[in-house]
Amino acid sequence: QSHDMIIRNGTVVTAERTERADIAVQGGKVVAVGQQIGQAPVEIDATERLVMPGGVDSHCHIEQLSGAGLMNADSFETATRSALIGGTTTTISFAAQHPGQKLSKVVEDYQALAAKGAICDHAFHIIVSDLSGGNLTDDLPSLLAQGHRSIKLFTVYDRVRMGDEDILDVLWCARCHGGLVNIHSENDGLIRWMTRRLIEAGKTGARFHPASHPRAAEIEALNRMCIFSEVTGQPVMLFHISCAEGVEIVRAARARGVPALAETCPHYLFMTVDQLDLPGNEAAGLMCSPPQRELKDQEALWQALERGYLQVVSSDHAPYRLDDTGKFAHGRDAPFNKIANGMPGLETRLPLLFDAMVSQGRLGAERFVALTATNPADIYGLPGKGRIAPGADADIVLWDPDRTVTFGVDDLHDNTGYNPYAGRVVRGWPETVISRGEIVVDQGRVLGKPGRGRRLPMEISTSMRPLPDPAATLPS
Ligand code: DUC
Ligand code: ZN
Ligand code: ZN
Ligand code: ZN
Repeated sequence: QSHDMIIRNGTVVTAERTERADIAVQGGKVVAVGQQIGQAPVEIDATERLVMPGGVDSHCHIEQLSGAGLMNADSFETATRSALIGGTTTTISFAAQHPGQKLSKVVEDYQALAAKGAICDHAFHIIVSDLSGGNLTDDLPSLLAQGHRSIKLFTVYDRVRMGDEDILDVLWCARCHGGLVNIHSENDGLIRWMTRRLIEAGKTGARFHPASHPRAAEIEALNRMCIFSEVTGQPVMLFHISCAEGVEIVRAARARGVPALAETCPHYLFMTVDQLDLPGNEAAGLMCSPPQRELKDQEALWQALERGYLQVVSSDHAPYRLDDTGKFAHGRDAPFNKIANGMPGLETRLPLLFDAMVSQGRLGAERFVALTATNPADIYGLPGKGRIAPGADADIVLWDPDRTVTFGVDDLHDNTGYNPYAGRVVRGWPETVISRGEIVVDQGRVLGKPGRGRRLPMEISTSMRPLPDPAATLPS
């Protein structure tokens, strides 16, 4: 039997198993996995390669206006180029509503940007900040029905912050129409109060940013969001858990039946807060929220990944250049609260995790695939992604498990201009990247063209299903 492409002699790793197998691709999809599956005009030799599903990065900021009104450094072209070189073939970024904007128009505009520039397939979370003017009653239900089934809310940041009552309204809307609510959970008042005290005391350098986002802020808001999930019976995805106490909140909530899902990010697994202990604003490039914590928190996060309390590791790619278009838009000496949060991560996420999980053996290759591809695809209702199985999209990465790479100061293919992991050595590298049966990266060269990426409608996933009897049901 003849197919379009066959990937031969590789070690195929999925979330379930590892086996020596060939993969046949036809019409952009996997049609067979096994032995003696026929011939094809394109044959790829995967001897001594680990053949894995392309990564799904379910939390990345691309061509997005931040809460503070600053445009980030990447276009869909530069971000997805960087993603693909790092082995990620699907992105879920944000369509960000700012107050006063009509939600359906916001989503349309972001979709147009992605349609023009994206090299890989993509979906959106809708950032909702203003429920007025029909946004809650009309736009949101109709967007959910169109397969924009993921919503992101903030409990912090002036322009996008939502109050408790609005958060409950959105959870109820997702419950009624089918969707998942993702939440950046930190206590706003506590952060503002700590920030004010630090600035008044003259502690304005970037190294004081972590102190302004104490773990108590995360603890309070995570608890509150778990309670809202419990009351509405509606699942929540708790974004970027950074600390041991956050892990414990998620564990305890899940143990009492709350449908809480949670993710963490590489900078919480691989960085600690003392790396920001630098003079002036030298640590600006490492600033993120929540901030990096301590070694004991890293350990708690790894245990939570092992035990399944956290289901996803995403990048939270939030690219700002170290110049007046980005981190220093308010000047080189701006106080930390005027410096944008975030760092690039689309390209480094999988190599960092492959090194830790596969090369160094922590949790192993199958869990690596689950946490970085299969779980996010399942949670966000993208059944064609995150797996290598007949019927799935042929998004496949050939990893060279022996290639060792030392990250450089400016070696990434996004538009950020720095690598927060400069100097770090990783073993294992994505050598060939295939998206829907097309070789889009070969040996570090991007062959895929901007605009080839498709927007992926989300189905209602098992993870989105509400509990049948919410405490918030009205008495009859
Ligand atoms: N924190 C956020 O809340 N958003 C983007 C990046 C970051 O660090
Ligand atoms: Zn966030
Ligand atoms: Zn984010
Ligand atoms: Zn090659």
